[in-house]
Amino acid sequence: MRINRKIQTLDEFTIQQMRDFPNATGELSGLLRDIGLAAKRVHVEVNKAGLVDILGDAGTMNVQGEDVKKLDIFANNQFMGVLRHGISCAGIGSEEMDDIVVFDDEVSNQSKYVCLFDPLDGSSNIDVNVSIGTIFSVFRRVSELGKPATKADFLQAGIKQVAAGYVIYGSSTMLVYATRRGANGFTLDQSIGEFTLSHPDIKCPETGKMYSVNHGNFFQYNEKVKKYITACQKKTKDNGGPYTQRYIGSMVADVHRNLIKGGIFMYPGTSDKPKGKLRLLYECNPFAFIIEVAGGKATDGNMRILDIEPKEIHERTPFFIGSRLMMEELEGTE
Ligand code: P6P
Repeated sequence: MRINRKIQTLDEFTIQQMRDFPNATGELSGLLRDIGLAAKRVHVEVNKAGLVDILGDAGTMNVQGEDVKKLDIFANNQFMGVLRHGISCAGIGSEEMDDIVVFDDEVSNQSKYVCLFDPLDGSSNIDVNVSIGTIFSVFRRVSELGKPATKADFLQAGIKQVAAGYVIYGSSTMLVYATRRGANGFTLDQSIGEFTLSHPDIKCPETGKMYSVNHGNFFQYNEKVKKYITACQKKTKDNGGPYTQRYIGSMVADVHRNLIKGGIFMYPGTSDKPKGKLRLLYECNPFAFIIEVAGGKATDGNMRILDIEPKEIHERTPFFIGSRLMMEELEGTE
């Protein structure tokens, strides 16, 4: 029996998905509900960041060598806390932690999944009230159940993800996640404190008119990227344009907009940083999984992001993601 109520909460949706698979154990559904709970707690703090002394640096540096804002730590602890005390996750990797955290208790060691997080991406925007986000990636363990999770559980190619998603803390707070069955968006209804299905079966438009890139690095990009950006600037109504350049400086916001409206987001390598800035495991892989489920594409400029075999938790990759036809025009740029 399917729920035909107009408003379907995240919990109801994940339970419905489980009912459609009678032999499902419910662990993945439970994990997604745990993430939803942590996201609601982070939402509360993000939405009052300007009101209490939670702004500003926590005085520590994360593994990226960046000043860590207090909200980063809060968000990291929220997601780690719900997953450690749930029944579905054996350990996590996070932008905010040097190495993986293996929960290594009797229940967690029986759990089928591990998660990777960027708990608060774009946190440099907190102080200026720009949308920020959480990004997550879920893998089925490759290590033996009953024993602690291992590094190999986390260093899997992105194509092996069983689910991936993000939370955007913006004009509204929205959780989007994808499994192989589809990508769905849930907007937080604060009157009932629940994420409710607002964007069922998201499909990325096969083309668009927006391109997102940091023009400040233009002369550090390779010739192919510079040619493509220049081509975007030259689009007219006669060849699919004119294009608009939109770059928020918060990847979750930029990629979310392009997912819904069509467009392309680029964080290329530069002469200073050939691998670019973005992290493969907990920034690029999740979005690449979501965009492919929604009909778009994601590459590192040469190969499919989801085919990259990771070597270490915090490795970086150049990142190009968006509408299929725009990505194919980029790929075809000589
Ligand atoms: P730049 C935020 O710090 C972030 O990791 C992404 O969310 C964002 O797209 C990118 O960095 C912006 O980086 O170098 O263009 O300011």
